[in-house]
Amino acid sequence: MDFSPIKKAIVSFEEEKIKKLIEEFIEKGIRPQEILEHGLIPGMKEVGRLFEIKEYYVPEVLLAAETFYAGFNMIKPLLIENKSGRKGRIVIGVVQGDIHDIGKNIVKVMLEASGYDVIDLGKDVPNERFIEVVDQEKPDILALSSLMTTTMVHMEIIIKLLNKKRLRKTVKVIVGGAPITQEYADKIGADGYAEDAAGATRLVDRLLQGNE
Ligand code: B12
Repeated sequence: MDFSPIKKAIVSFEEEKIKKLIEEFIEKGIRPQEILEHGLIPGMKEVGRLFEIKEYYVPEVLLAAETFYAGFNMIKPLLIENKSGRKGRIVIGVVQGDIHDIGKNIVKVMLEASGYDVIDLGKDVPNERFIEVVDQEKPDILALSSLMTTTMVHMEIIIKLLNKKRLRKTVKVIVGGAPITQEYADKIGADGYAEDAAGATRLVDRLLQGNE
């Protein structure tokens, strides 16, 4: 199956086109996970590349993100149909000072699609807010996302705060986002790291195995 038209529609901000394409792919019986993994995500990755080589600037990235969401919002209900809440509870958010939430939103939907109940705190979430919610909601997993080298430091602060409040042992902390590595996750004492949304669900499955 050729997913490149979806990728191209994102890169060239064609909102109507992407809606039509996704409709056609769904009608053909292509699984929504595949549309996400092979079409929508590679589209945003390509936009990231164009931004990095300064071919695209912020306005283009925003238009591409809108196009991405036009497609993503169509497949979202298909991904999470009747699946929520059986396997465990996850609190997710983008750390303080960081408004990049596209990756976090994908991770959230993939987790919901594989049967987890997800509480989404959104983006630019103050460190203390994560602690408060872990204390109140007692989730199995705290998932932190950061897209900038300047904001990833908050992950370490959050883990230290959890320790200080004696909450660290009650929750597994996982981290992700473009600048994050396994090495960094180990260094700050996180329980896990994954490179992408599919990896995030595998990681959570592994961490919570035997927890049901
Ligand atoms: C889109 C984008 C924006 C959009 C954000 C829209 C939105 N609603 O998210 C806009 C235009 C608003 C924006 C603004 C800015 N941005 Co910007 N942006 C990007 C860009 C091009 C793409 C990010 C993206 O969406 N990727 C696609 C998604 C699908 O991938 P992802 O986020 O990596 O997520 C995947 C994985 O990382 C993983 N994952 C993500 N979270 C988690 C969490 C867990 C727990 C796990 C396990 C996995 C996981 O799974 C995801 C799905 O597979 C990146 C470049 C890049 N290559 O990353 C720059 C980039 C992140 N931005 C950057 C900067 C500097 C900015 C700005 C400060 C302004 C500027 N000068 O451009 C502002 C303000 C940011 C702020 N205060 O937060 C820099 C950061 C540099 C740094 N210090 O590290 C980057 C790297 C570009 C660059 N090379 O300069 N940006």
